[in-house]
Amino acid sequence: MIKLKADYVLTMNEKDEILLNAEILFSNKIIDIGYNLPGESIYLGKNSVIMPALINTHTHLEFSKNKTSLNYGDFITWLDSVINSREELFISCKGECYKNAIEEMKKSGVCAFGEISSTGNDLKYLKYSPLKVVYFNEIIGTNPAIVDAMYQDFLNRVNESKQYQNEKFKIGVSIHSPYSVHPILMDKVIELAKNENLPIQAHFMESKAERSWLDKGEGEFKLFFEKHFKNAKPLIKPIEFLEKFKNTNTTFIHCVYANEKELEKISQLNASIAHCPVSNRLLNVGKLDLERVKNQSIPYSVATDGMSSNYSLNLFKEIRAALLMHTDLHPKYLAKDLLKAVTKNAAKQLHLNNGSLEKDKDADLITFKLPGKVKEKELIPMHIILHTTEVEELYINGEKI
Ligand code: MCF
Ligand code: FE
Repeated sequence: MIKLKADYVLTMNEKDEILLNAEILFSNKIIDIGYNLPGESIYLGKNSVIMPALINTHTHLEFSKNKTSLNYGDFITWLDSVINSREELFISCKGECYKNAIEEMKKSGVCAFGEISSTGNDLKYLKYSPLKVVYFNEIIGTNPAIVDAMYQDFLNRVNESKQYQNEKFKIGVSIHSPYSVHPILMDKVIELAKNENLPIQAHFMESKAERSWLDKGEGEFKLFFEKHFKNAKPLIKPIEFLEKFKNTNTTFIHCVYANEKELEKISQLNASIAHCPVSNRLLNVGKLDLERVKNQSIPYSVATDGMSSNYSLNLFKEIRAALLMHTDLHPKYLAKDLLKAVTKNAAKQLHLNNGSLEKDKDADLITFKLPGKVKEKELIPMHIILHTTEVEELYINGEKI
């Protein structure tokens, strides 16, 4: 049993209480949080903070070798560069590459991440990860002639990853996007997710090109599909795509170009969104309208996406970017939402029992120090985001990592 004491303790409980000079008692689960708890406590020092460890809901670690290979600034140009460099990037990312990616997340206080795996090659590097992993096997492919083979390959990957399920390794499924997956495949994968109660992730309405392709079969995607594939017709309407996810736990990634009706649908489905602000900036697709997302009461997480569209996997850097990017929102309140996004909202998306400091939750927490005293309690989240890049300690299931 460990008892820690800090100047600022962010509970992320239902009331988002921040406790001053408070204590937390835990073994592998949180036993209690508050004041005058039994036993000897370790005081973490002046301006110290304890909060739930962060959760990066959406990554593509297969791309971790990328630094300068891909073409940023335009979505379709980027996609072309992914198709050209993918193999090379995948082959060159081995043990050390995955280790470094995990290390960068760990330093930023990440205890768990959602990994989108398109090949299954990353499994051997992630199955014994020191951080918790939710491993989403991805389905991608529009050719109706090879639907069965595609699904079989997907199933093989799912079954392979299932063998490693434990306290720290869980699985989910990912449908790449409405423009890149055949509806027959979508149905099969959603059926599997429903039967086994698996979380789902899908990229949705990331770019203007996706919008005009799915709405009208026009725009930059038309040229792209004609160049790479034979079929040049969108296979599904955006609303029909969303409706397929009824009675599932799905997170839609990006949603920058989702319209009001689609957001309303996402809200009705009790689904959620993962916001990847740096990725959106680098692929130059614009930014998610957080005000509209909030108005529809859609919970959102913030994630780094992969090194395929980011310069870092540090989640504190990511939420700082979000804080600075969304100039239409008050930083004090946005900061509070962003901390929720990378803790309790993220936990719900990944089916994890963490993300808040409450009795019986997994003892996944981080400690670090602010550079000075914060006079107004309401400003604590903002100062945390402005002044934190790396944490001092990370505990996962009560163990120092
Ligand atoms: O989220 C970003 C941008 N949008 C879509 N896909 C990806 C992202 N980063 C990596 N990807 C992957 C995706 O999972 O790149 C491939 C898929 O395997 C794109 S399709 C050739
Ligand atoms: Fe992504």
